[in-house]
This record gives sequence, C-alpha cells and structure tokens, in this order.
Amino acid sequence: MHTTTVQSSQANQDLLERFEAVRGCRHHFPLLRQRVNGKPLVYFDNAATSQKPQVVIDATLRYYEEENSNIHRGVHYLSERATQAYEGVRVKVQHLLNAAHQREIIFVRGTTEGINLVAYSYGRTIVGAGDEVLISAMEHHSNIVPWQILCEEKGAKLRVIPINDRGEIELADYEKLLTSRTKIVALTHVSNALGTINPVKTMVAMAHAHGIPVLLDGAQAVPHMKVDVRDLDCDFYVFSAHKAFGPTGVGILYGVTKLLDAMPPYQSGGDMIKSVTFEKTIYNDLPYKFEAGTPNIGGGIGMGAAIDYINEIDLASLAEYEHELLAYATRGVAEIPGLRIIGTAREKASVLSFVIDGIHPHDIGTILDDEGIAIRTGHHCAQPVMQRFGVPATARASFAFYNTKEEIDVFLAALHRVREVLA
Ligand code: 7TS
Repeated sequence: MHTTTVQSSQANQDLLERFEAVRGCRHHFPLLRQRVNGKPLVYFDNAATSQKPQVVIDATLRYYEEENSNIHRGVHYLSERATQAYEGVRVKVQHLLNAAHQREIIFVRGTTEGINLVAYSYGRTIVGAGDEVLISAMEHHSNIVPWQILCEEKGAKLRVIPINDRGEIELADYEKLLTSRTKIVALTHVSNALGTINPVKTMVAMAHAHGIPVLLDGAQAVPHMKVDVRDLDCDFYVFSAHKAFGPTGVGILYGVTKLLDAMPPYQSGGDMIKSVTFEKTIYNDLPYKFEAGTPNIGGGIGMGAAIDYINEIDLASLAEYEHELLAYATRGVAEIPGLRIIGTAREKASVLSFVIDGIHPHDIGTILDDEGIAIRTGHHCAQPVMQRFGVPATARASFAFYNTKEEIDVFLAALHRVREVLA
C-alpha cells in the first residue's frame, strides 16, 4: 500500500513536470502575448487555425529574405537552395507520417485540396453508376461536397455512417454499410465539431477486409497526436499545415504509391510534365505529377519549421496535457445551468462544443469576445452534425497545448456572466 502511494506520488510529480515543460512552450507563440479589448487574449479557436511559434515565423521570413527563388527549374544558386529546402520538407513530412516513400507525399493547398484531388482523380476512375461512396455523419463539408459532386456526376450514391447520441460511430452500423458497391471510404480521424476520435485503424482494417480503400481526413488529428500512416494502413491521409502550427495555404496529401501511380493528374501545367508537344504530353513521375504550377514555397518551408518544432515537443505529454485541459473545462461547464455539451464521445480530442438554453451561440461568442476570449460559433462547416443534434449552431472552444487552466477559469467566469446577462 505504502509503495503504491510512493509510486503514484512519483508518477504525479513526473506528470506535473512534463505538463510544466508543455506549458513552458507558450512563450514560443508571440501572438498570444497581445491584449484584445483591453484583456489578455484567450485563444480558444485552435480547431479553426493554430497560432505559429516564432521559429515558423522566422523560417518563413528567412526564406523570403535569403532564399526566395522558384524551385525545380533553375541551375542558379538560389533556385537550387530553395529546391533543396522545399524538397527537404517533403522528407520531414515523410518521417512525420512514417510514410514509406518520399514520392507518396504530395504538397497541396490544404486538407480541402487534398480531398478534392482524390475525389476528382481517383474517384473518377473507380466510381461508376450504381456504386457507393461511404462517409460518416460527422464530416467537415470538405469531406462531403467533393464526394457528393462525384456521385452526382457518376450516378453513384453517397452513403453515410450514422453516429450515436455521444457523437460516436457504432462499428456494427459501419460494417453493414461496407458492401461490394462501396468504392471508397472517406472518414475524419478527429471531428472538428464534436471532438470525437474515430477508431480509424479498426475502420481501415474493416474496409480493407472488403477490398475497399480508405481516405482519412487528418486536419484535426495531426496537431494533437502521433500519426503513423503505415500503422493505420490507410490509403490516403490529408492535413493542413495551418492547424498544426505552420502557415496557411499549404498542406499534404499522402497516398500509397500503387494508387497514386494509377491516378490521372488533377491539375495540369508546369512541373507536372516530362515533355510536352502539341500531339502528346508525358506526365512527370510521382509526386510531381500532382504538383502543377509554382507551389507555396515559403509556406512549405514554414511547414518544415513547424514539423521540426513538433518533433521537439513530447507529443505524448502534449496529448495528456490537452486531455487534462479538456477534462477541466468539461467539469467547469457542467456547472453552468442550461448548458449542453454537443459531442460526449469516450475518445475525444480537445474540442468543447456546447449550447446554452435560450441563448444563441453568436451572442455567447460576442460576449466572450468583449472579454478577449476567441471561440468559434456557428456550424463549423459541419451542418449535418448540427442537424443530427437538432441545433442550428454551437459555441466551440478548442484547446492547444499552449492554453492553460487559468485561461479556462477566465472562460468559465465569462460563461457565467453570459447566463446572467442573457438568460
Ligand atoms: N477537415 C476537418 C476535420 C477540418 O476541421 C477542416 C477545417 C477541414 C477539413 C478543412 O481544412 P482546410 O485547412 O482545408 O480549410 N476546420 C475548420 C474548423 O473547424 N473551423 O474552421 C475551419
């Protein structure tokens, strides 16, 4: 008994020290130092976009000050330097995701473009009349609309895996929807509106048992957890740099070589070709076949710095710390009369969506903004989720590892004031 107590107090001490190390990273983010409406900024809109550490800002600036040049096309010094830096980021992403090959890492504009690329290129080659595309009821619009357009064009059917009242997928429901007509499953790893972490590894294995490929939307996963595409065994994985401490306008599509190789180009023009005549164009090899035109080079370099930064943080401690923040906030909001949490999955990332009886979420957002607190209100580009839970919109606080319990206290006090003023 005594030994257990000593061990557990040692474990607690270790945990506190690790949390302290995570919290210490806050000062790397210059934007968080500002005041908004005369109050210290409390930034709880991390699911929309994360803040950027100084190293990412510096790397982007340095690129424009010292390296700016177009890539893949010059023999001159600067072009070679920019090309090396940019291609170096591809290797960093490969290691971040544990992809087998560099050629499986495609630079895109973000999650949205990555999904569109797969829907337009892969989707159009494999989906025909009477086929089905399977998504879930908790998808972001960017993982609904491209598939809907594809299905309309091909006379195929978009099928939807339902979710339960906690905002979880029941695997038995999912299994029933996997049939010989299903041509692809496109699923979010973590829901932006509910916070649900889906059991994607199991779900990929279940789809593969039927020979169906799977695309995972990792927009909300990469900033919060270690992602290993080979362990997940997914066929495609997409994410945006800007939600993972990098710049806007750049993201990644990972795809397995076998599928990418067989896919036609999505966009065409410079860089994606080997040779062009008016009679015939020979496409470039992977990954360049999918990278037409001058990319966001500065953004890519900033993403590389963000990956270096993530690699420096202990991701396991980060996830534990964020979990602690979510649990603390969840306990706190439970004391606010009339407040209902939307999304109570057993496996959740740091998203707290809620409604308060008789108060519109936009009014909650406006009062919180007066206090310097940034949350998101609305449908979070997931209108079907709102319909599922019978609400027009929610207020959503989403946390990152640079947030603190003290900020959550400020947020809770402001929510109590919202009730006093508006209810
Ligand atoms: N998928 C998920 C799960 C997302 O959360 C988002 C953005 C996207 C795709 C699209 O990413 P983009 O970088 O291409 O725009 N989600 C949010 C959000 O929750 N609030 O603002 C954007």
